Amino acid sequence: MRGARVTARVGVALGVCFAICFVTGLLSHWIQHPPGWFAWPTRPVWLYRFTQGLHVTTGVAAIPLLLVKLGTVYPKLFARPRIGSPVRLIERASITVLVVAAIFQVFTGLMNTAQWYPWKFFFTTTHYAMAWIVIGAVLVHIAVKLPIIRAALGEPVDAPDPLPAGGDAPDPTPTPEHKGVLTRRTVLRSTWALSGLAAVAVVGQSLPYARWVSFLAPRSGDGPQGLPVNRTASQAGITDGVRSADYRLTVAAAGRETPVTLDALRAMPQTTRDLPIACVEGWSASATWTGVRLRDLLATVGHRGGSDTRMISLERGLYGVSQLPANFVDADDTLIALRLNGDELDLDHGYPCRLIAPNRPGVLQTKWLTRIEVL
Ligand SMILES: Nc1nc2c(c(=O)[nH]1)N[C@H]1C(S)=C(S)[C@@H](COP(=O)(O)O)O[C@H]1N2
Ligand SMILES: [Mo]
Repeated sequence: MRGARVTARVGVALGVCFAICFVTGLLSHWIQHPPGWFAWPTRPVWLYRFTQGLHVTTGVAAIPLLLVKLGTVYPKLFARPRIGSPVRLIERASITVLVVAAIFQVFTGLMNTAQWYPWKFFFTTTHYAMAWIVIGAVLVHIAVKLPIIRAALGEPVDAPDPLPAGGDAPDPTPTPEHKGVLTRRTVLRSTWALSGLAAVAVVGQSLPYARWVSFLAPRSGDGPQGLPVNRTASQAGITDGVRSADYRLTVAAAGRETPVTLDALRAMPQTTRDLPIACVEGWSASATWTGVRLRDLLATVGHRGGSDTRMISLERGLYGVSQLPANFVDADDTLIALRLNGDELDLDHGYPCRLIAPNRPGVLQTKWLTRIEVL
């Protein structure tokens, strides 16, 4: 069971999962911290929902693959000599890094989907840094093991092991000890089944039709107005005080500050759009949003478009600010939402108003807006 034939096949599947996770994770990182050369489109509106759903689902599917792969090689991890030649030392060090980083990455990722943070470090920064370590260690590992991988993949899964030179011809009938023994093929099939089960357990968070089978999807429909909530108003320190008649949305553009009342927002032309909230943690849900097009709001104070804007919440802190690139500011679908699924926005969903832009991570859909700055 512990031969290269099982390990290499599980390794290929694991490598595919890690590659998908790495690419989709990089995309998500770039959208949130865009380098100068990076541009992300506003359409299709569901693209981020898809890439991030894929990120979390393949990450979870990788967990059984990783455990089986470690199970098939673990005696080697403790083989002697522990140190040996310099080459062996380097190889073992790189495998240690790979194993530790991969385990860390998939399990902290899983815990993040459940918003369970029994640690002190900031998750996203660590997850991003660790992704480079994992992918680097994977590439080194593949390069070192390539001859073994190629040989193992070339051999049929359940054929007898090749004979050592000068050995006897293989016995065509299995010896009695082999009958009823777990075959490699069974190990592989069980591994695929476990990995598939893990994927099914979470995929419904991002795939509405699969919601009913996803027994592990942490948030998939609960929350006011039929939409999950990541952080409630009370968790963010937002109280009923925001319902005060003193509320203004301040628009800072063209060198002026314009306070806009809620009634004035309601009196402007309203646009309705079906747009998803797609949380970086993997869940996503579509909803019907109604409000003022950001572009139209900025036009009322004399702004002509083509600039990034900063969206500022009544909530102070990390999630209280987001930056919207110009192509999103000017998009047809980008709303300052006042209503959700036909009713006034619930306090937990960002009353008095919140940003809803297409094809964006949920974390950038700032709730409880108080100020919009054209940059
Ligand atoms: N001000 C503020 N806006 C916020 C958040 C927050 O914590 N504070 N959470 C964000 C995250 S992580 C997500 S996924 C979405 C979720 O929106 P919902 O709670 O209305 O579903 O809101 C975003 N907007
Ligand atoms: Mo989120």
